[in-house]
Amino acid sequence: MEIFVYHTPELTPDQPLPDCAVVIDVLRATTTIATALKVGAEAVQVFSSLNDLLATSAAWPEEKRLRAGERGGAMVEGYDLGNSPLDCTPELMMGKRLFLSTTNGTRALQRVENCPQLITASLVNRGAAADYLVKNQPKTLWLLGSGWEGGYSLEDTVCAGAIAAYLTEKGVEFTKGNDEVTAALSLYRQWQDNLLGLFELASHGQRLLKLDRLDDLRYCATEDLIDILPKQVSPGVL
Ligand code: 3SL
Repeated sequence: MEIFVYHTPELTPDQPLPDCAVVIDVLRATTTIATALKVGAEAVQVFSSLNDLLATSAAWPEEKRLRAGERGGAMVEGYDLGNSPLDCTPELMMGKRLFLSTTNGTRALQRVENCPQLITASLVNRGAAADYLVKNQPKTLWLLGSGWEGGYSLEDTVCAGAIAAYLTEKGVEFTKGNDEVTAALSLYRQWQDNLLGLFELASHGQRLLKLDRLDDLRYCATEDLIDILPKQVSPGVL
């Protein structure tokens, strides 16, 4: 297996696509996606554009859909919910399709939606995502962070490092396709015992703290909490 880490959708090459891409947006889109599926959402359908989300979800029965929109960390007015994984309760989600648009995570997903295998990972489902890689051993693997509006984010890189560390623990041999893999592993090894502390340092962590979202940070910093593997079944649908 040859692994490449890309920090943002903008830094991700167009071609050639890898056998498998793992999209990471720890704060908070891919944590929310895993959690929604865990509590019984029928599927999560992602959109980078709010207008496209509204148009597609309008064709869905109202009682079977939820519209989640986030921009700048806050809920978009008129939507059912924002992007907090803590809002994903079984009562709300069971049997419904979550139509989701976020600032960066859904854009990252669209960037690699043509990959033959596309899964999402966050710290809460890191083990499930990494077990899929152990089992399937893709020849080329991209770990793709979502970043923030084109910039680097610590939380996505530490999750890429957590996945690479897990593969090492399981005895999977891989080559490092770029230096970012080494950097991600080092970041994870430095912070693995204090992931919340790292999130408090991170610029998006600080943005969410200003919005009073410490509980979200705590949840998103918890490793291997849920055994769910979000996998793309058709473009944009997990
Ligand atoms: O950028 C994103 O896609 C979001 O996950 C950002 S937020 O955590 O919902 O603010």
